[in-house]
Amino acid sequence: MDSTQVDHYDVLIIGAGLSGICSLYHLRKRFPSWRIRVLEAAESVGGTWNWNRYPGARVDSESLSYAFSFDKDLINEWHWKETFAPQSEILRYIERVAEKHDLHKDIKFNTRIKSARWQDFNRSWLFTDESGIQYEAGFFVSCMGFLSTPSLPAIPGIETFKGQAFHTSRWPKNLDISRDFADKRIGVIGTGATGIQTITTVSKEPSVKSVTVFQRTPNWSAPLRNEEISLEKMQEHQKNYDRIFDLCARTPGCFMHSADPRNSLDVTEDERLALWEELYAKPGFSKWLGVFSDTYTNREANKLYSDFMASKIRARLNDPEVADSLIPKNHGFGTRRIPLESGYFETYNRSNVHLVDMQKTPVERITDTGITLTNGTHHELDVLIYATGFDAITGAFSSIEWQGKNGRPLLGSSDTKEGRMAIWLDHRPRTYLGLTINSMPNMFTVLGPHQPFGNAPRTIEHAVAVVSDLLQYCKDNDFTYVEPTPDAVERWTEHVVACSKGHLSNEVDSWMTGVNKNVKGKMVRSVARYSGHAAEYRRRCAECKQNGWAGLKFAQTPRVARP
Ligand code: NA7
Repeated sequence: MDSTQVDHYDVLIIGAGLSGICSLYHLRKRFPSWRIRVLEAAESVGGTWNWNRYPGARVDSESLSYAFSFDKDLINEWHWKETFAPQSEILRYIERVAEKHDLHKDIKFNTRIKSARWQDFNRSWLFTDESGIQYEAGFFVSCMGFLSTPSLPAIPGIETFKGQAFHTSRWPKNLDISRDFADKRIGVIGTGATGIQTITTVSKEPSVKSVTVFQRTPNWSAPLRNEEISLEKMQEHQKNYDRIFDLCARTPGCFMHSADPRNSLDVTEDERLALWEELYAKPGFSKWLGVFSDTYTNREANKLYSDFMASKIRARLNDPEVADSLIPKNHGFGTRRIPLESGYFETYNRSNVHLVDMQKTPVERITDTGITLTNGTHHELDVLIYATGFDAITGAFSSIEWQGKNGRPLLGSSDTKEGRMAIWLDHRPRTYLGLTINSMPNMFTVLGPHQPFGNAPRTIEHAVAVVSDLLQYCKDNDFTYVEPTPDAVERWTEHVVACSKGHLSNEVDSWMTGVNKNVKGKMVRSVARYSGHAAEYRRRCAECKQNGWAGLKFAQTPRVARP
């Protein structure tokens, strides 16, 4: 394409999930004269909720806390049918937001960005998509998601399997498990939040012949306790939305649950048990986040609570050996993200559900007909489901070839000369406020590394508000250039690392600590997530703005024509 034909936008947004939709809505409203465009790889809106169509997919945050607060009319008419909405209902909600605000007209679907290059001469980003079409933008907002790049297991022979095989986030759209899984032997690899939802739902399907679960690491999991919400009840809830959003704004992860201020070790055993039993009976993350405040910082406190949870799991299983395999030994309760379940453990009491404990018998390889273990056992399978998670947090960035200022790549490995030029060496993000990156001018991230992830819509709304304010500042002052100073990046990155200290979760391998053994360069832990309190994060963002956007450098030089 002739370079003069490149479409220029004031702002380009990549991704039309919750972050992209929220960004488009607010930026369009704030800057009506600007050309703003969203590029989205999928064929429709929804992001995570569009891609993840596996059976049993549902949200673990209360549905009531999962809507956008900016459209009060819509939340007051929206009837969430269940306390924890299934994927289809959340997707419908996101589609409704997009339709109601006519967002589709500014979104280009089926467009996956392949490369992004900073152009100093006219202070813009030049993007190229997979079909070679280019787009130029003065400012760019990354809304690519932190769990959006699926990761397949690095198991030898994976390409040889002849049956049906798919990753949970690439679930075939028209697959009907009662019809398509009838009389089939299903294998599932992975027992994270996704695997647990998938396994429970597929196992309950009466027509399925058998389900074999390949578990590398057991995960702590606790009852979701989902319920239907009647119309009358929903009308009651609608009066409380302000209170719900206010509550979320005060909790560490923006969920509707906060810790009991007491320490486990300062109360009697009876008092401990009373709180734990009360939380266990409640819906949602209460049993993860409503516990005594030392549960995730004090090893002894964590051990006591883990023992309580282990006894609950044992009581639900018929076979003590299976129970033993399902109870984690190497990490304490809540030190990884807790999957919530609805009958997961009872699943293993069924005669057609089998658990392969890979810590006892590792998988040797995938063959054309199934999976062979190191002890020679071969599991014949018709369908193989990879519930193996994501190249989290930095994964979406890895799939784009970046050239920041002076041609610097964003990601790279210290093993190579070129890699050592990278801004984020060895998958270790360095940011300022989790929103801006040194040597990547005019770029902002929503739900990017170093932000508190927690309850996504709540944290997204805040990040989008900060980015909008920052762009307003640029517009008001004719700034065509914004970039964090190296010093601000250094101090913020140190702060994020300091926040992670003392949390037991940072001593455990998981996507939250940047470990993914299927991805080259992600074998060791890093700090990619803000694990301080979300309110403290917001305070620091507000402080930056009050101090004239301290830590950011701006420039006014007018853009010049392309040479
Ligand atoms: P997770 O939580 O990263 O879980 C992935 C699972 O897949 C986990 O049990 C892994 O075991 C397992 N896995 C990954 N690779 C392999 C191989 N090679 N062999 C066997 N097992 C493997 O992803 P989810 O999709 O479940 O959830 C991600 C988040 O999405 C979740 O926390 C929610 O916030 C929503 P491992 O533990 O690594 O040994």
